[in-house]
Amino acid sequence: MTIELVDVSVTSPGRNFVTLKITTSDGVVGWGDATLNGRELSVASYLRDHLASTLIGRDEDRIEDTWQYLYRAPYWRRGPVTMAAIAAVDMALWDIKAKKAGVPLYQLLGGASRDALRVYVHASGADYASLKDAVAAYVDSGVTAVRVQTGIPGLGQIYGVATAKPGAKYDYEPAKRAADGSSATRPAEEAWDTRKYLSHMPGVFGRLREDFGTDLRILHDGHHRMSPIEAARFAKDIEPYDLFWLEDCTPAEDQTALRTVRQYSTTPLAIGEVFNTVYDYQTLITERLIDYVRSAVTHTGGITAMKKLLDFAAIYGIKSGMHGPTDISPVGMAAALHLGLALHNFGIQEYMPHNDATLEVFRTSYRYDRGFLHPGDAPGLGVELDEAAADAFEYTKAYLPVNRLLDGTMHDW
Ligand code: CS2
Ligand code: MG
Repeated sequence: MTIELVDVSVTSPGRNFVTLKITTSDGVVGWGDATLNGRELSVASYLRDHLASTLIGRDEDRIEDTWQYLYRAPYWRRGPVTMAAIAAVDMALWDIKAKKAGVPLYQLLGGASRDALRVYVHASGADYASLKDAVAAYVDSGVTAVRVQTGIPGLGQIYGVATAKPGAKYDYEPAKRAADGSSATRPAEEAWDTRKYLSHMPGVFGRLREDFGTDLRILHDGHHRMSPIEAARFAKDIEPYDLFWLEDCTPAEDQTALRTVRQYSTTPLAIGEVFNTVYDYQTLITERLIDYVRSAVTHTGGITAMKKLLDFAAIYGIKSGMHGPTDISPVGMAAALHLGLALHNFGIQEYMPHNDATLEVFRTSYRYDRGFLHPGDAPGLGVELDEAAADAFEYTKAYLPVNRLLDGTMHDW
């Protein structure tokens, strides 16, 4: 059999998603997530205008060969747009292969290595009181791992702090449209000051440990904003609070920066959600500079590439911590869940529940239960796009914010 149709859906049920649909000559449909938050149309065009015609007529079962073909064919290598497009094709072909075999995808990846996947969720609050309430609500619901982000006295809106909306409860969508809901024309600008952050946060973790004890897995996202020596100081200062991980403590592409952090602290480190190939990790993994690989299947060339990356990381005792915010679609989340269930070196899975409108568009079979997720036992990925529902949500451009320091200097958000 062969690939007969290649279609791209861009939909916006509360936030933007790009989904690839591959249909074989005997009518089997596979779905792939191609969502790149803030640059969605670039990936949609890459798929529609450059890849689609090259896929027609290919044997849908030759997944590895198709991956190698798509990686080499453009001549220009790597990058978030290219690797998201390749990821979508790869996911769709694995979805098709598992559907044809009549099994959930994890069965083709080695079968289940555990009963379900432990997740971490996002708790945030503009101040400690609201953060504590958010954490308490999750702990009461059975969650065992919580990422905590909070406001910094003297600063306004910053990364990771949900702007509570009636009923939204801890909902956080960083990519912003224009105030009237129309397409934005440029990013919002937020103000940042690392000194205020470095002096405020250790006390927050100390209070969380006092309030919630030592068993709760606490995670925190530095979101690329510290210099190597600032990250080293921060990781050392928070060491007594036994974080499960400190994420993106420095801008990830400067891999050797983490040698400085490792020199001063045993706080576990996670990095890589902005990476898109194994080469971005080569130094980090071979020098054991990280403890968790953060990439999403959607941004790293798909299941084929992500499994190779995580098998490589396993040799060095490094585990998975796959990216799972709401700007990974339910298709991309399902891919992470199937791979995570099969991997031996699974670490933890990020889980931000999608909104109701998204779940009207993407019909999912994965199951969440008191802090754990299971990909479900439907054949394939177990997620189907309702194309009519998707068409009802028109794309509007949204931009992730940018950061400037208090003196106006451009900084990482
Ligand atoms: C964050 C993301 O989930 C995380 O760890 O870093 O929410 C990130 O800010 C978004 O994916 C950007 O689109
Ligand atoms: Mg992050």
